[in-house]
Amino acid sequence: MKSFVALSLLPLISALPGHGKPKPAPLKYPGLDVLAKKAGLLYFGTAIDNVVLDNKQYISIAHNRSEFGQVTPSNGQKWMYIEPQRNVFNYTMGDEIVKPAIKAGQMRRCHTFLWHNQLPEWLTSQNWTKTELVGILENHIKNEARHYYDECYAWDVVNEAYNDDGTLRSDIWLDTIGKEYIELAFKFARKYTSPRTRLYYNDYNIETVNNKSTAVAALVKDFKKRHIPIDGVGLQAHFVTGSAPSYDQISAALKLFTKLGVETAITELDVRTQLPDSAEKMAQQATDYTNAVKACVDGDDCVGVTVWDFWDPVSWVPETFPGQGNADLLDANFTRKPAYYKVSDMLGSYD
Ligand code: 9MR
Repeated sequence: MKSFVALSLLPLISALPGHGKPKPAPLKYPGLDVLAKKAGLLYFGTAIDNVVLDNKQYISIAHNRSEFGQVTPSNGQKWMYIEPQRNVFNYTMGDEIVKPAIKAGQMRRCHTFLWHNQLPEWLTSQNWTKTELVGILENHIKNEARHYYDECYAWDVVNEAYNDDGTLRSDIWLDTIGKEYIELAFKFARKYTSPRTRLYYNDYNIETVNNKSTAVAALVKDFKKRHIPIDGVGLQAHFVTGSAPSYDQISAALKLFTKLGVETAITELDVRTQLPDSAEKMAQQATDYTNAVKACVDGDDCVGVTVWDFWDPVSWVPETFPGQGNADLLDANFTRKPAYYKVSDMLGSYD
């Protein structure tokens, strides 16, 4: 009887609008950002480098909002490009990444106001007094922050200030200004960016509980106590296949920071492999990627994951670590690797 009624109603139902065609099955791989949002993250993003902007296939994936809901310029907003001469600002390379991201409806993480690397020659080739260098720092942050005023969900205000042993890195900032350069950078960033912009400290090798992550946590605690503005800690997560931190280790590191009342993000995830690659290494890489993304999904206040590019040919790895590579989710032919599918499946399991 039941099936008879159901069958006899079929012609009526199929005449209703929207019932003419069989409903398409949901896509198993609708894109990493689509899946990440369903799993509770704000975004799944990628870094984009200016050197590949003329590659149409690259760009169509990089600015596909279903795949990547957030974008970070890998290089375009660094000091040497933004202020190549003293007080001469050039936003071309940053804008080349940020503007298409805005158009595509992708969030932006902006990177980075202060680093020891990729500084212009005019800045590094002179001995400045403390007062001069503080003035240079404020002027740089003021101009760049005003240009991107409300265009960045987050800024990496200070990048990689610590050594692995938890001491501060000796560089032009520490050596000239002293350790208060970090809080000065955050104060300037708060003064000149939109009040909505999240201000992050960003570093590598802080994805486990160790001397460096403990030092960063101490910095956050001290900032909170003294009301120095800081909103987040970025865990870069540049990992090595087979020796990446475990899910539990990453979860514990995230907690170090979130328990102090700041958000976290995985900001530069990639997992590099000793070449030649193999099916076994790719499977291990897939596990290493997935552990990191899952730790963020499960962690309180871990807002999102950014991969430090998604396409092997633009990865920074081969140049820096000769003999290593294949660190990204897509290979040179834009073919998705096991890591892509394993991360997607894991994110999809939260649906
Ligand atoms: O991906 C960036 C690469 O193209 C540059 O040559 C390199 C210069 O050091 O910087 C790379 O990005 C770095 C990021 O800005 C900070 N964390 C480490 C990243 C990889 O080196």
